[in-house]
Amino acid sequence: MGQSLLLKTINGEKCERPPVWFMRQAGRVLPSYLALREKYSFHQLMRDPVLASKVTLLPVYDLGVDAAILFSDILVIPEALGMHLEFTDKGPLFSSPVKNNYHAIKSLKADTGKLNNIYKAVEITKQQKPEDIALIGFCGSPFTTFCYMVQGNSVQHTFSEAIQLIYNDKGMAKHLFEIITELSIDYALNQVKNGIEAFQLFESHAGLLPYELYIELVLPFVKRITSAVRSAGCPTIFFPKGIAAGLKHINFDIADFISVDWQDSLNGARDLVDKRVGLQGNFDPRIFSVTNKDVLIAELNKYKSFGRSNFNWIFNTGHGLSPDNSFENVKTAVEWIKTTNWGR
Ligand code: 1CP
Repeated sequence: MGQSLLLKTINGEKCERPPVWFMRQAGRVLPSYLALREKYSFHQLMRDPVLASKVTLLPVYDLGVDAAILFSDILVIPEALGMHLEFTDKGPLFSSPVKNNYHAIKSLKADTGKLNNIYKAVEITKQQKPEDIALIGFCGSPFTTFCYMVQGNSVQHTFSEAIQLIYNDKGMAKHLFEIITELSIDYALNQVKNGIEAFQLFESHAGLLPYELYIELVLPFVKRITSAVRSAGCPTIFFPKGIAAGLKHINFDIADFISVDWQDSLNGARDLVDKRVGLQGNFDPRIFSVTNKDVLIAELNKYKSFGRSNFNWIFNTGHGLSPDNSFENVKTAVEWIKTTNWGR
């Protein structure tokens, strides 16, 4: 028992194997989660601290992962800024997206009390989790959150109105990044206060911007959030999905670990990213939908040589699990990671 494998790895200890957890490990593939969803809506599950805590810990028992990620959503930040949100069959839907309306952006007002139930969920989870399981908190990065707030939905993943706003009026875009960043810092620090042990910043849509623009315009806001969290003693993982060769600009000033998508190999990413920064990733979650287990194992085997010599690596997927992934395959992968001789 004692400190979790995830924290040991983040802290630079040489461990016998990489720790493993998955993005969206609770709310997509678990039969136990799907059974709860028969009774409760997603909003009910994440708003009730006891239920949210229960869901947070399901993957620890059902999949055997080394870390639990708080069961919530990145869009609680726009909700706390006064935007009305529904989760529909077509994904999240805001009734009044801010579009390019300066008055709508000006009238956003943080009601921090709306986030208290989440801190309670962190506190309960911290009390109930096994000691050697790390609890990860998170929030969306200002740009990804901005995309949903401006566009209002993700029916098309182009977020064209959000991108247009950036090109048309950088001042207005930055003003909205500022509002999101300020609340996100407060939110993240309260998660730390209540017991999270690592913090992931999700930039799921980094790939929508040319990376030079991303580095210039968005990265300073990212750094403000991660710096605040690190100053509070909590390590950070940054997930800039689709940033491609922009990885070469990610250094230890930005985060302790970088989560990489599946477009590049881990070795390729390792060459680009500052050596002091650990890597997380980057198994293609679509492999979890294969019907032939030999294919799954063959793909997992490809990670052995990287894992043998890279101690600052967390096994994860290159993006979140999806409902069409097989629960059994995900479980097999966890078992494989735990029982493989990594030759370290
Ligand atoms: O295991 C978990 O489910 C962890 C909790 C979690 C996290 C970390 C949820 C629950 N959402 C998120 C993060 C999140 N939410 C991101 C960043 C990570 C990523 O890219 O996956 C994003 C972009 C969102 C926005 C969001 N909320 C989407 C994506 C829409 C799109 O653009 O495609 C969706 C479908 C939601 C709703 C949601 N959030 C979480 C769940 C389980 C669900 C589905 C609710 C349901 O119908 O059961």
